Amino acid sequence: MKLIQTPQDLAINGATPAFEQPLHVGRPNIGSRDAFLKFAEQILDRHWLSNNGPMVQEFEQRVADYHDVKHCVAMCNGTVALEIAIRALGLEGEVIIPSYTFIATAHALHWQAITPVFADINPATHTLDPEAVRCMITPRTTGIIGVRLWGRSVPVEALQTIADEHGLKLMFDSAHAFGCSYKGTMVGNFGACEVLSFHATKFFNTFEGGAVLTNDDKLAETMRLMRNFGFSGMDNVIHPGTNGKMIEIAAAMGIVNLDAITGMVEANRSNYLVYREELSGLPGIRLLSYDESERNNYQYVVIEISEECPATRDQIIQSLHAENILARRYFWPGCHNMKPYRELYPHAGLVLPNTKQVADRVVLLPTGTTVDAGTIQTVTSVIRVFVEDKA
Ligand code: T4K
Repeated sequence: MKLIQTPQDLAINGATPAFEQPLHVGRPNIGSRDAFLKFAEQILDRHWLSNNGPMVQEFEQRVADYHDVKHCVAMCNGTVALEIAIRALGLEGEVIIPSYTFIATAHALHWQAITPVFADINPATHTLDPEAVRCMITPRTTGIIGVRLWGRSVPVEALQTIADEHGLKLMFDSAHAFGCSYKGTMVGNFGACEVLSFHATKFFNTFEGGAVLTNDDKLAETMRLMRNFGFSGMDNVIHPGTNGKMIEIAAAMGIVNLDAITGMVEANRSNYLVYREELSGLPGIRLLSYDESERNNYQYVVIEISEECPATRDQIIQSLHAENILARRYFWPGCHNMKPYRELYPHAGLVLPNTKQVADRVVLLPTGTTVDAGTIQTVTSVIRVFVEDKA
């Protein structure tokens, strides 16, 4: 990879991009290759590839211990984990979620004939605004799903109060929040349950994978049945179910990555600090900060481009793409503007002004263990040169 360090070298209007290979957001963090290959050999030698094998059992125990929670029910991906959690909690009718989230949060409901009702977010944190949630409750509402977007905290207490007042179930989509804490307590210990994603692009991956964390024994037991077709013993199906099982090779990747997790957090934090330093002082560009008093995985470097910036959000993305830096504008334009939901609720946008503002401003920049300080300096130079040129 050719690293060009000075703004003069940047070819914003020229033909040679700053990077020869695309620089991606969402490059997987991968632990020891040797350890993974050793586990792969063991799995093949054992001839035990799936169906609650020893790797999955060890993985579940280690993830539960890491989050200081009673149960980790591992699944094949985060979306199926959401679907199973939603079904195990008995949600139906309408469930309130933010529109500013990955589409899977909405799909996991809609797929089960439950209506996702979109509530607005707090523009400072990008997570559900409790007062907006209150406004969306109807007699058909049965639950609230808070999304810990970018691993950030959600107003847990306020949401729990609303849920208790109205007899609603509260759960969290914590797909981004592996290893994060809220007021010193690890993710997984809030609401009825919390769902993690271990997709390749997440801070912590098992190639594909997900899990539900909960302290509720009965709920965990139901979800274990549901992820394995409802089987209790060899010939006995006692519950409706699906195939949500994690496979052994995925759990092996998870164990290897758990062993490397401290270094992954350190790499992400150090990248975040370089971005913070390099982007400071640029007009109209705000880096979403991490609360350093909590445990964070620092996986998402999120900037917001406001009207005070001489360049627009999309112009900045274009300038980065021209340099082979594939920055992303997640989760634009909000779930309510995606085809399946736009047609169902054409007026949803009227009550989602903060969602629109945030979705129109956000850019995600590359980070992770494959990115170093020099690379970040090049990325931020592209932004700085472009913005200063527009001023
Ligand atoms: N809830 C929330 C809040 C979520 O964000 C997600 C998933 C879920 C629920 C559902 O969990 P899962 O069912 O996925 O476990 C990605 C992921 O597919 C998705 O897991 C994730 N959220 C979402 C935020 O991002 P895309 O559409 O961005 O994927 P794609 O293919 O464009 O890849 C993103 C970037 O990562 C690209 O620049 C390429 C790079 N990449 C990707 C892969 C797969 C790599 O460098 N290596 C890879 O192996 O959805």
